[in-house]
Amino acid sequence: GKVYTYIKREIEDGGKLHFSLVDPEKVLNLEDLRKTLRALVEAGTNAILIGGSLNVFNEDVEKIVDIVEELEVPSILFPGSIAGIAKNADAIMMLSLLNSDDVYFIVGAQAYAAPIIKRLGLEVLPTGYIVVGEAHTSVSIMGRARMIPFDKPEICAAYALAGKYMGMRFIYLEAGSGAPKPVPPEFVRVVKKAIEDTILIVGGGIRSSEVALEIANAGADIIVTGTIIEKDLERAIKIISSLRRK
Ligand code: 1GP
Repeated sequence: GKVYTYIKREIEDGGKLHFSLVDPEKVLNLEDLRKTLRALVEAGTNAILIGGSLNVFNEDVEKIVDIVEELEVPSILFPGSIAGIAKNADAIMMLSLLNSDDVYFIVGAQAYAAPIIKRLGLEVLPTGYIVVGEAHTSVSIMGRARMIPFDKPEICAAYALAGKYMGMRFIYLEAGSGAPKPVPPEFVRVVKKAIEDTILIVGGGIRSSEVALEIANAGADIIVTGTIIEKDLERAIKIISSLRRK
Protein backbone atom coordinates (compact mmCIF):
# COMPACT_ATOMS: atom_id res chain seq x y z
CA GLY A 1 0.00 0.00 0.00
CA LYS A 2 0.97 3.61 -0.61
CA VAL A 3 0.85 4.77 3.02
CA TYR A 4 2.86 1.81 4.31
CA THR A 5 5.47 2.30 1.58
CA TYR A 6 5.76 6.00 2.45
CA ILE A 7 6.21 5.30 6.19
CA LYS A 8 8.71 2.50 5.58
CA ARG A 9 10.76 4.65 3.18
CA GLU A 10 10.91 7.58 5.64
CA ILE A 11 12.10 5.24 8.41
CA GLU A 12 14.67 3.56 6.17
CA ASP A 13 16.02 7.01 5.32
CA GLY A 14 16.88 7.23 9.01
CA GLY A 15 14.05 9.52 10.00
CA LYS A 16 11.92 9.64 13.10
CA LEU A 17 8.30 10.23 12.20
CA HIS A 18 5.60 12.22 13.93
CA PHE A 19 1.87 11.59 13.66
CA SER A 20 -0.65 14.19 14.81
CA LEU A 21 -3.77 12.77 16.42
CA VAL A 22 -7.14 14.45 16.00
CA ASP A 23 -9.82 13.23 18.39
CA PRO A 24 -13.16 14.01 16.69
CA GLU A 25 -14.79 14.47 20.10
CA LYS A 26 -12.51 17.43 20.80
CA VAL A 27 -13.03 19.22 17.48
CA LEU A 28 -15.27 22.23 18.01
CA ASN A 29 -14.64 24.18 14.84
CA LEU A 30 -13.52 22.80 11.48
CA GLU A 31 -12.03 26.12 10.33
CA ASP A 32 -9.76 26.24 13.40
CA LEU A 33 -8.83 22.61 12.81
CA ARG A 34 -7.86 23.39 9.20
CA LYS A 35 -5.43 26.11 10.42
CA THR A 36 -4.00 23.87 13.12
CA LEU A 37 -3.42 20.98 10.75
CA ARG A 38 -1.80 23.24 8.18
CA ALA A 39 0.63 24.50 10.84
CA LEU A 40 1.45 20.92 11.87
CA VAL A 41 2.09 19.86 8.28
CA GLU A 42 4.30 22.91 7.69
CA ALA A 43 6.28 21.95 10.80
CA GLY A 44 6.80 18.49 9.32
CA THR A 45 4.26 16.10 10.82
CA ASN A 46 4.13 12.98 8.64
CA ALA A 47 0.48 11.92 8.91
CA ILE A 48 -2.80 12.80 10.58
CA LEU A 49 -4.41 10.12 12.74
CA ILE A 50 -8.14 10.49 13.31
CA GLY A 51 -9.87 8.68 16.14
CA GLY A 52 -10.81 8.42 19.78
CA SER A 53 -12.37 6.14 22.37
CA LEU A 54 -15.67 7.90 22.95
CA ASN A 55 -18.31 9.99 21.23
CA VAL A 56 -17.00 9.33 17.72
CA PHE A 57 -19.51 9.44 14.88
CA ASN A 58 -18.63 8.38 11.37
CA GLU A 59 -19.86 11.62 9.74
CA ASP A 60 -17.60 13.74 11.97
CA VAL A 61 -14.63 11.57 11.03
CA GLU A 62 -15.38 12.06 7.32
CA LYS A 63 -15.45 15.84 7.71
CA ILE A 64 -12.02 15.76 9.33
CA VAL A 65 -10.64 13.45 6.64
CA ASP A 66 -11.89 15.94 4.00
CA ILE A 67 -9.73 18.63 5.60
CA VAL A 68 -6.68 16.36 5.68
CA GLU A 69 -7.20 15.62 1.98
CA GLU A 70 -6.34 19.28 1.27
CA LEU A 71 -2.91 18.72 2.83
CA GLU A 72 0.18 16.86 1.63
CA VAL A 73 0.12 14.13 4.28
CA PRO A 74 -1.95 10.95 4.52
CA SER A 75 -5.10 10.62 6.65
CA ILE A 76 -5.03 7.47 8.76
CA LEU A 77 -8.06 6.28 10.68
CA PHE A 78 -7.32 5.31 14.29
CA PRO A 79 -10.63 3.74 15.25
CA GLY A 80 -11.76 3.18 18.82
CA SER A 81 -14.79 1.31 17.46
CA ILE A 82 -16.42 0.57 14.11
CA ALA A 83 -17.89 4.10 14.21
CA GLY A 84 -14.36 5.32 13.47
CA ILE A 85 -14.41 4.02 9.88
CA ALA A 86 -14.72 6.63 7.12
CA LYS A 87 -14.82 6.06 3.39
CA ASN A 88 -12.53 8.84 2.26
CA ALA A 89 -9.38 8.12 4.32
CA ASP A 90 -6.04 7.05 2.87
CA ALA A 91 -5.57 4.17 5.32
CA ILE A 92 -6.87 2.59 8.49
CA MET A 93 -4.90 1.24 11.42
CA MET A 94 -6.29 -2.25 11.92
CA LEU A 95 -5.83 -2.20 15.68
CA SER A 96 -5.91 -5.40 17.69
CA LEU A 97 -5.74 -4.55 21.39
CA LEU A 98 -3.39 -7.41 22.21
CA ASN A 99 -3.56 -7.10 26.00
CA SER A 100 -7.32 -6.75 26.26
CA ASP A 101 -9.19 -9.21 28.47
CA ASP A 102 -12.07 -9.07 26.02
CA VAL A 103 -11.90 -10.95 22.74
CA TYR A 104 -14.13 -8.25 21.20
CA PHE A 105 -11.20 -5.80 21.22
CA ILE A 106 -8.71 -8.38 19.94
CA VAL A 107 -10.65 -9.68 16.94
CA GLY A 108 -14.43 -9.13 17.40
CA ALA A 109 -14.74 -5.48 16.38
CA GLN A 110 -12.25 -6.21 13.59
CA ALA A 111 -14.58 -8.88 12.19
CA TYR A 112 -17.41 -6.32 12.08
CA ALA A 113 -15.09 -3.84 10.41
CA ALA A 114 -13.28 -6.06 7.89
CA PRO A 115 -16.00 -6.45 5.22
CA ILE A 116 -16.69 -2.71 5.37
CA ILE A 117 -12.99 -1.91 4.99
CA LYS A 118 -12.80 -4.25 1.99
CA ARG A 119 -15.85 -2.67 0.39
CA LEU A 120 -14.42 0.83 0.86
CA GLY A 121 -11.01 -0.25 -0.46
CA LEU A 122 -9.10 1.33 2.43
CA GLU A 123 -5.41 0.56 2.81
CA VAL A 124 -4.92 -1.50 5.98
CA LEU A 125 -2.05 -1.00 8.42
CA PRO A 126 -1.99 -4.13 10.64
CA THR A 127 -1.19 -2.93 14.14
CA GLY A 128 -0.66 -4.71 17.45
CA TYR A 129 -1.97 -2.20 20.00
CA ILE A 130 -0.74 -2.53 23.58
CA VAL A 131 -2.00 -0.32 26.39
CA VAL A 132 0.73 0.21 28.98
CA GLY A 133 1.25 1.95 32.32
CA GLU A 134 -1.23 1.96 35.15
CA ALA A 135 -3.23 5.10 34.48
CA HIS A 136 -6.96 4.63 34.03
CA THR A 137 -7.49 6.27 30.65
CA SER A 138 -10.42 6.09 28.24
CA VAL A 139 -8.67 3.45 26.15
CA SER A 140 -7.72 1.26 29.11
CA ILE A 141 -11.25 1.34 30.51
CA MET A 142 -13.19 1.04 27.26
CA GLY A 143 -10.78 -1.58 25.87
CA ARG A 144 -10.71 -3.66 29.05
CA ALA A 145 -6.94 -3.68 28.93
CA ARG A 146 -4.92 -5.85 31.29
CA MET A 147 -2.50 -3.08 32.11
CA ILE A 148 1.22 -3.72 31.84
CA PRO A 149 3.08 -1.64 34.44
CA PHE A 150 6.13 0.37 33.39
CA ASP A 151 8.42 -1.84 35.51
CA LYS A 152 7.44 -4.93 33.49
CA PRO A 153 8.69 -4.13 29.96
CA GLU A 154 9.52 -7.79 29.32
CA ILE A 155 5.81 -8.65 29.45
CA CYS A 156 5.07 -5.96 26.91
CA ALA A 157 7.96 -7.19 24.75
CA ALA A 158 6.41 -10.68 24.77
CA TYR A 159 3.05 -9.29 23.57
CA ALA A 160 4.80 -7.16 20.96
CA LEU A 161 6.83 -10.08 19.64
CA ALA A 162 3.68 -12.23 19.53
CA GLY A 163 2.09 -9.47 17.42
CA LYS A 164 5.08 -9.41 15.10
CA TYR A 165 5.02 -13.20 14.70
CA MET A 166 1.30 -13.03 13.91
CA GLY A 167 2.13 -10.74 11.01
CA MET A 168 1.51 -7.25 12.37
CA ARG A 169 3.57 -4.58 10.63
CA PHE A 170 3.27 -2.04 13.46
CA ILE A 171 3.39 -2.26 17.24
CA TYR A 172 1.79 0.70 19.04
CA LEU A 173 2.64 1.31 22.72
CA GLU A 174 -0.19 3.39 24.13
CA ALA A 175 0.02 5.07 27.54
CA GLY A 176 -3.46 6.49 26.89
CA SER A 177 -4.44 9.92 25.64
CA GLY A 178 -3.69 12.52 28.31
CA ALA A 179 -1.79 9.94 30.40
CA PRO A 180 0.00 11.45 33.42
CA LYS A 181 3.21 9.63 32.45
CA PRO A 182 4.41 8.75 28.95
CA VAL A 183 6.03 5.38 28.16
CA PRO A 184 9.52 5.45 29.76
CA PRO A 185 12.48 5.27 27.31
CA GLU A 186 13.82 2.12 28.98
CA PHE A 187 10.47 0.40 28.39
CA VAL A 188 10.60 1.41 24.72
CA ARG A 189 14.17 0.10 24.45
CA VAL A 190 13.23 -3.37 25.72
CA VAL A 191 10.28 -3.66 23.32
CA LYS A 192 12.24 -2.41 20.29
CA LYS A 193 15.03 -4.88 21.02
CA ALA A 194 12.47 -7.70 20.87
CA ILE A 195 10.67 -6.66 17.66
CA GLU A 196 13.74 -5.32 15.81
CA ASP A 197 12.70 -3.91 12.42
CA THR A 198 8.95 -3.99 13.06
CA ILE A 199 7.76 -0.39 13.15
CA LEU A 200 7.29 0.88 16.71
CA ILE A 201 4.77 3.64 17.42
CA VAL A 202 4.65 5.29 20.87
CA GLY A 203 2.01 7.69 22.17
CA GLY A 204 0.16 8.95 25.21
CA GLY A 205 1.20 11.74 27.55
CA ILE A 206 4.06 13.10 25.41
CA ARG A 207 4.14 16.88 25.99
CA SER A 208 7.73 18.05 25.43
CA SER A 209 10.43 17.72 22.79
CA GLU A 210 12.87 16.35 25.38
CA VAL A 211 10.56 13.45 26.20
CA ALA A 212 9.72 12.86 22.53
CA LEU A 213 13.42 12.73 21.64
CA GLU A 214 14.26 10.36 24.49
CA ILE A 215 11.50 8.00 23.37
CA ALA A 216 12.62 8.24 19.75
CA ASN A 217 16.25 7.64 20.68
CA ALA A 218 15.19 4.61 22.71
CA GLY A 219 13.81 3.01 19.55
CA ALA A 220 10.40 4.45 18.70
CA ASP A 221 10.08 4.98 14.95
CA ILE A 222 6.93 7.10 15.20
CA ILE A 223 5.84 9.49 17.96
CA VAL A 224 2.15 10.35 18.31
CA THR A 225 0.88 13.45 20.05
CA GLY A 226 -2.74 14.50 20.46
CA THR A 227 -3.55 16.44 23.62
CA ILE A 228 -0.62 18.87 23.34
CA ILE A 229 -1.87 19.94 19.89
CA GLU A 230 -5.16 21.02 21.45
CA LYS A 231 -3.55 22.59 24.53
CA ASP A 232 -0.39 24.23 23.21
CA LEU A 233 0.18 24.22 19.46
CA GLU A 234 3.57 25.94 19.72
CA ARG A 235 4.86 23.15 21.93
CA ALA A 236 3.51 20.54 19.53
CA ILE A 237 5.36 22.26 16.68
CA LYS A 238 8.57 22.21 18.75
CA ILE A 239 8.19 18.47 19.27
CA ILE A 240 7.83 17.97 15.52
CA SER A 241 10.84 20.15 14.67
CA SER A 242 13.06 18.38 17.19
CA LEU A 243 12.14 15.02 15.63
CA ARG A 244 12.67 16.42 12.11
CA ARG A 245 16.27 17.29 12.97
CA LYS A 246 16.96 13.65 13.90
C1 1GP B 1 -3.48 8.59 22.13
O1 1GP B 1 -1.22 8.10 21.93
C2 1GP B 1 -2.18 9.03 21.63
O2 1GP B 1 -3.89 7.50 21.38
C3 1GP B 1 -1.87 10.44 22.03
O3 1GP B 1 -1.91 10.71 23.40
O4 1GP B 1 -3.30 12.76 23.63
O5 1GP B 1 -1.64 12.14 25.39
O6 1GP B 1 -0.88 12.97 23.18
P1 1GP B 1 -1.93 12.24 23.93
